[in-house]
Amino acid sequence: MKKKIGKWKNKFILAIKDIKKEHKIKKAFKNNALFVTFVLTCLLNAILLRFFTMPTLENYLSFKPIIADLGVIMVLGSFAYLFKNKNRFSYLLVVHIILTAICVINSIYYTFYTSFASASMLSLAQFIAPVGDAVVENVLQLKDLVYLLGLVVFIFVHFRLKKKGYYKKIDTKQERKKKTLQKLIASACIFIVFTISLSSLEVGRFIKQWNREYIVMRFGIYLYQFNDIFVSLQPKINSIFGYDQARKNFEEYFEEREAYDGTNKYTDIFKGKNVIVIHGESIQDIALNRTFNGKEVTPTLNRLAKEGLFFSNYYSEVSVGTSSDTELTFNTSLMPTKSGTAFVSYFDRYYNAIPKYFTDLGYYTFSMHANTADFWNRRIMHQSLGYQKFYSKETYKVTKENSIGLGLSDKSFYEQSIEKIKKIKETEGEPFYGILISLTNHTPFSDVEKYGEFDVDIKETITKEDGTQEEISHPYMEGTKLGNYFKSLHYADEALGEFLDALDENGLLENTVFILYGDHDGRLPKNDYIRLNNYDTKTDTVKDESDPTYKEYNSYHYELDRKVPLIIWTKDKEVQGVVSNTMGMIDAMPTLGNMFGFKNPYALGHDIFNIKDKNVVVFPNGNWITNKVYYNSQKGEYMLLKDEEVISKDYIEENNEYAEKLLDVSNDMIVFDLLNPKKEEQK
Ligand code: GP9
Ligand code: MN
Repeated sequence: MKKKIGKWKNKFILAIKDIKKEHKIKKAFKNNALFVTFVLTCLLNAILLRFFTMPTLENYLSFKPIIADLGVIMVLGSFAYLFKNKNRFSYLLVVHIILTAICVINSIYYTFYTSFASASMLSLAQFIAPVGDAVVENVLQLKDLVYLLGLVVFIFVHFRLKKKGYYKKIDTKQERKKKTLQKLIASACIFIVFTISLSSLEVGRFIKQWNREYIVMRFGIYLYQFNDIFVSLQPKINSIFGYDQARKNFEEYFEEREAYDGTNKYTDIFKGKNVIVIHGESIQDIALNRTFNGKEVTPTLNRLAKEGLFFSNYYSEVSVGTSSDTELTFNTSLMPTKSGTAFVSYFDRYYNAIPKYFTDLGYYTFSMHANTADFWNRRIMHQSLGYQKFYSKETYKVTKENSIGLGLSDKSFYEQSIEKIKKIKETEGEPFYGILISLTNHTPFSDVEKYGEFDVDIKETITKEDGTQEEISHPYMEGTKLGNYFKSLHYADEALGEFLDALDENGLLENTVFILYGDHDGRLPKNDYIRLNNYDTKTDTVKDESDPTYKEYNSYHYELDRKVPLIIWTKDKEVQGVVSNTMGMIDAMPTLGNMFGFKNPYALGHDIFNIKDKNVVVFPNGNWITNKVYYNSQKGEYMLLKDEEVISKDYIEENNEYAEKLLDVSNDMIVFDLLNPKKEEQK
């Protein structure tokens, strides 16, 4: 009995404690009513913005952006406690107006661009002007104004509190400091939880800041916007100091360098012809002429390479900007920037770019890509490069059924693009220059069931004891990322084949030069390459390094396998052959310029038919490759590419110096806008 009474007593004490606790929380809320209203209304606005703009299940279930938004609001709100009680409202009101404005602006912006606003766009009045009228017409949509409701509630609560004498209480300086600190500590705890929840991919994307929907979905709208302001200011800060030195170095570089100018048998051969370029997502050279069970991975590419001009040692030179870096280097013969990416941070610089030269030659120039236009900031950057029109996702019919991986499938993309090209021919006439940026063959290559049938195993027919035959399968590359890559590329190749057929049927291959490059490697694991080279069918495993037939595969082999194809092809086989001199994406512009009749005097690459075996291909990390050697600048080591060659110390040092100077001058040309004719005039 005593025990029972004791139990009841304990329960009673706990209940009283709970009530007291509840009372404390209530009191805390009451004492901080204005702050709490501020936090809740701003948080609700952020949640509403995400829900109105990206109504996906993933977004609904995601807590990360809520925590992030809460953290930002709390930090900003905390500083209100530094002010005297009566002045707190004014401070919070200003912050509230700013946060509400962020939501309203982004809501309007999203309607137009299916993306979020960036401070860097403020300097883009010339590009935004054409849609200005439409923005004004749209401004009164109800969903854009719903965020003002939070502000109204906040002001209403303020007046209620004022009436009740909330602001009469006077805090000492000490108390104000203590309260600020308490709120900041609470905010810090929120940020710690948030930071722990982040993956390295999310952090990486946050630093690059270009994949705006992705960032808002994970980091919330407020953190996105403040990071955006910081990232947008960075290029401005970078270009404040050192302009004179940069120009001096730039002028010296072009005075001193060996230009390898002159004509060759390809000069002007394609003058006046239409051009269709394929930016082949993640197409790697290793897939070409590779077969599984007698079936080619890339029959279309193999045919084009055989019938056209095939550059067999062609390297992409990308940095963190991957696809966009290749677009930059291909179009301008400049290297990716040392920090940030040119497409995102330096879109407002002046570029001597391929589409501009074609425009000057009387071509109609266009680009086509079925992803959102803001991906890699293409909407803006394609204008900077001089494309007269960019056909982005908005101009394609994209459904769940016709999508694979990142978005619209290549087959559907090409089918829809043909119609656009036909119209271009009709309305704009010839010649035209157009680039189509493919999408399906993009990492992680996991939409396997949509790629169609292509086995990457090894099939073997064995004769059983009873004399009958049976086909058995060794898994080989099945289930590996590289295996899935081959399946995906097989699909992309098939799509390309269908595209070529359709171009032909519509007479679009007449008088047209077809160019294809792989934009970069597929970022595939080294172990998969080892398996590709060292698979043992007897054991169905990867051979041991001690096996005498084991084929060495080190980091140099890996780098060499990142090679991509470049093919120039015409229906009537005007150019044919294999060009094996080492060449980089940076050499495309001068090589093509020579064929089509234009020349960029500030190209950093060379016409491969002039420089031939003297070419040095530099990578953004300082590594470089020639016909003779692959040099790793981080390790200060190299691998010989020809058995019999002996390399002198001078050769390495000269090329190291060349690589360093090239990267410096390229970076300066972009950061300091050295090609801008207006800057020259200002001098
Ligand atoms: C996106 C596509 C892929 O639109 O071009 O970009 P990547 O991830 O290869 O840089
Ligand atoms: Mn790419």
